[in-house]
Amino acid sequence: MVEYPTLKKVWWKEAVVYQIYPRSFNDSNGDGIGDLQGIIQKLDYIKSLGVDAVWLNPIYKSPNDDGGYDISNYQQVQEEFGTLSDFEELLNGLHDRGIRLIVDLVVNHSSDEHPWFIESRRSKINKYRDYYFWKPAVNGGPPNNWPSFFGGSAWQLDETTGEYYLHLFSRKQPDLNWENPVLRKEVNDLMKFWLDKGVDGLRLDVISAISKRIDFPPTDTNDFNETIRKYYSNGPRLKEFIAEMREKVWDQYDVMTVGEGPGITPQNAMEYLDEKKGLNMIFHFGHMFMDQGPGGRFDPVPYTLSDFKEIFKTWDDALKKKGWGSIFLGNHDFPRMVSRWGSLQHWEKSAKLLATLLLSMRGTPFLFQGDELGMVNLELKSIADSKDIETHNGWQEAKKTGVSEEKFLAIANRTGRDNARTPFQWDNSEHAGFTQGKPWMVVNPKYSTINQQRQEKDENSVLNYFRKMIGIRKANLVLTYGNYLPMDTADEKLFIYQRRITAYRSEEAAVLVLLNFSGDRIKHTLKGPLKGEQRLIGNYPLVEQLNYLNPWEACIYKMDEKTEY
Ligand code: ISL
Ligand code: CA
Repeated sequence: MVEYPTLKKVWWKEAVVYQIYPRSFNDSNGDGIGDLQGIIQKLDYIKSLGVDAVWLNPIYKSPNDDGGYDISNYQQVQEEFGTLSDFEELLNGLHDRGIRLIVDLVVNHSSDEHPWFIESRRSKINKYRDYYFWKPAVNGGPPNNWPSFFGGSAWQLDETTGEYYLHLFSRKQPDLNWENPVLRKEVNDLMKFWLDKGVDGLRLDVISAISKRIDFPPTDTNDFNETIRKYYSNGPRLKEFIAEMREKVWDQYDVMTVGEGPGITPQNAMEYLDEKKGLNMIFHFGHMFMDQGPGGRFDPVPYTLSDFKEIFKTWDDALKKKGWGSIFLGNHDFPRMVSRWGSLQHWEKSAKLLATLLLSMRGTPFLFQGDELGMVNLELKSIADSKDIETHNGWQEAKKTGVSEEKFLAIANRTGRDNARTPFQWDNSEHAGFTQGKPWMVVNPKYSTINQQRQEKDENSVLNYFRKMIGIRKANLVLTYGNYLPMDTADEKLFIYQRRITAYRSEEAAVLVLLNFSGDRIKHTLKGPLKGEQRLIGNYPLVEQLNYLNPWEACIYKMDEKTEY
């Protein structure tokens, strides 16, 4: 067994991170919007999960055009969420419980209501003009054919100066110009503002796009994800910009950094992860985009479990010698994991299977709020109920091509971001116990059966399985540091792998993870697990000899590390 000397032990590799979408977690004052005091009320619940860190989606001042990813003041808290002192109280409350806090840094773009942009659009000679990308019209139209993430052109004409500005996301999210050193200095300062308060980590939103092709060549492909890879992300100065933040800011603090962004591939991931000059880890989107056709999210295409397994292998290969990855099966940008990768017919078993997968892979696991209950997708009855700009704009685009609302809804209900953003289901009282008022978005009607209170009482609940699985990950370091060894299976619906460490800092260990991604009972061809090998966890009762896997069965066995299956 090869050992990789780069597998240095650090907290953020061993951590399990819990992601909180504040608007939908818990409302403390009855205005229907989740808030910081609401999170504070639930600190003991968060602690009870056994997680080590919380990642908080943006809480800054924002006109909320894109769920707070459009920031108009980076040093203030969104009024609906509370105040800076609530933030400090939350931070202290987490720290008191031994939990770290990761905040979301959104600096590829700001809001158009940020003072920088308000100034920038005033005149061509304004001192903030170069904080953004401005271009004159070409042949009476936008400077090039770049499409935005949220539909339509990525350029918006601004009447005041008659020039276009770039916005890869919504019109209210103008892209910041990182070529400008003054802007980079501003970003460093706002990072310090939060780090000085004692936050422990930064999740860097669309960091892949801070250096883009500023010669702005037209895209030559209709495939949106390819356009991202070729023109929007991985630009020529990306490494330099990251290295500069690291040297000037991150290295001055004890901070963990995780980069987010479409366009990060197994081939270029190491560009982001240099041990001395890079980020600590990245999110990879391979499995998240595998069902997207050329038109992106609302253009789904079929995929197989083999494709899914292949992506995990490719990514593990890319990062096993150097660098570090993260594992997630859902977040605020994607449908619910159990609706997407599991089975509603086998809801409980498949939710537990996904918990087993999420917490037994190599890479830091990120658990999205509500997934620990097996929360499922929402069925929107009309586009008007959607709270997501992506869905609304996607519908406007689709309508132009003659698609009916019914057909578009059927897709959005499967792939859209609203699915993940419904209020947390605390109990079976009105509005799922999320608020005393009128919730900002529809509560998933499934709350009467899927809720925290009910699962708390049931020792076999999805929630308690998550807790157990988190405990197992913490107790068996092989699940963090061990090599990932996928095994060939006769049936493609089985996903079986080992995690192994040999003679690594005096730890030797191996585990075998068996997952059946189907509603069929399937015989497997392994000679193990062997009699006497200890089962660490499973979502079915233990049987003496495991020759087959039940529908959506998941289990982990501790192996004798000498055994080769
Ligand atoms: O969801 C995606 C694909 O349809 C991603 O490409 C996603 O848009 C991308 O990863 C960036 O997401 C982040 O920045 C966006 C924001 O809307 C997302 O919520 C955020 O996670 C713009 O700030
Ligand atoms: Ca509130």
